[in-house]
Amino acid sequence: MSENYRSMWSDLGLDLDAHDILMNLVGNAYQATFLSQENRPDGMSYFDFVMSEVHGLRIKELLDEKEAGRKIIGSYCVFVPEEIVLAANATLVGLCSGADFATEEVEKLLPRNTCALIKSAFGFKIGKVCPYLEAADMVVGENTCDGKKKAYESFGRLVDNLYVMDLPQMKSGEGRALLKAEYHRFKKELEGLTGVLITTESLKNGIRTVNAKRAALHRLSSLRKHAPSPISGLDSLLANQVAFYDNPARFTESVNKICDELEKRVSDGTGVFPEKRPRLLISGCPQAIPNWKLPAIIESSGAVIVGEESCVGERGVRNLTDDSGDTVDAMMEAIVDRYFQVDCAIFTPNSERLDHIQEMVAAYRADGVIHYGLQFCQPYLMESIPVERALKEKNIPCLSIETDYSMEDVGQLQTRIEAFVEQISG
Ligand code: BJ8
Repeated sequence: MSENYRSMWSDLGLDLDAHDILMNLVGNAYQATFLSQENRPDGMSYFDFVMSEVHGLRIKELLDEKEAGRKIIGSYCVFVPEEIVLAANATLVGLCSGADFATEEVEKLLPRNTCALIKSAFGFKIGKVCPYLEAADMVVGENTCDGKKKAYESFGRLVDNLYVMDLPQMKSGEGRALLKAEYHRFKKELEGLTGVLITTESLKNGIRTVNAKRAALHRLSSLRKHAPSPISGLDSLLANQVAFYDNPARFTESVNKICDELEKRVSDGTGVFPEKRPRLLISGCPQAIPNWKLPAIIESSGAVIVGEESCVGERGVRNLTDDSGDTVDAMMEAIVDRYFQVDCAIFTPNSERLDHIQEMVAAYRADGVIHYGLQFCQPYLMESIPVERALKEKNIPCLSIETDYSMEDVGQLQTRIEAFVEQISG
């Protein structure tokens, strides 16, 4: 990444030495994980470029937007509706939390047995290494799992512009009413921050922009249903990860462009790997940049990942929002309906998720499922048991993995995954 950005990072208050360490870590992991793949689609060069400028050009663009009067909103969860953010003339960026940083300092504020994702959010703030977080005019924290909910109480002491959004835990009438009330409160807060009143037209445009982005990702997912898959699971995951940072219109165009290329590959019968590779679905916790450990192990163990039942993947983008309403209130209802379908493990009961995993196994012609639970993540680790049971009843092989962001268990994971791949190949 260009040296020219150093003064920009410094102005944002980053610790340049610590930031260099993080950038080296991400750059090396990217080189080893992505650039070493063979037979990648040409269209991935766009995503390589985005990643090479993830703390450079993209941050410069966001600062230019701020200069022009736009506000930047950071979020940690797919329950924060981008449609409303765009309609208020603001830009939403996902705050990644995919790497350990400043762990010793973090563990002075959080119990050691907190999931790596929450610790990472704290580490990036304490270590002063995330330009997205520092550029944000508002950081949205959401009351999802108990870990996040309680962590935001401490996080509010580190981040002076934290806005906490409450979320339901049950898919009941009361649960929907809470979500609706919270989205209206969020809309009002955004309007106050930006000084822009959301109109029917701006909300419709916001919905259409986000729908187009999700539709492009649906198109990419659909192409992975083919055997051989025209793209690796790693590259598809990368596209889903970049969706949280990139300019939405440019991202949509780039994903559609790579889909054109993949359609050609499918019609030529060209796959990224040989056709006989076992096809796996990953299901569970979100995989934020630069958390590429598990998919890298899976695809280097002789399998291809054909889908992610995850918030960085199908759970996050599955549904579109109805844009046909002709008032702001009607479209707000549609937004509530859309997000209320997200089957995060914080909901109880959450049987829709079991159904979706099985639907995905069938649609993507997966030979098995790897359930991915972050260590200390109660919701997903708890759900791994009914997931395994439901899949077993249908004779679908499933391997449950519990891990974190460290590299200490790579050898052990590799052994277990290779054995699983061998079992389903047989
Ligand atoms: S909608 S999955 S993005 S909350 S890994 S912090 S659950 S202890 S991330 Fe998530 Fe929104 Fe749900 Fe999706 Fe807690 Fe588990 Fe940690 Fe987690």
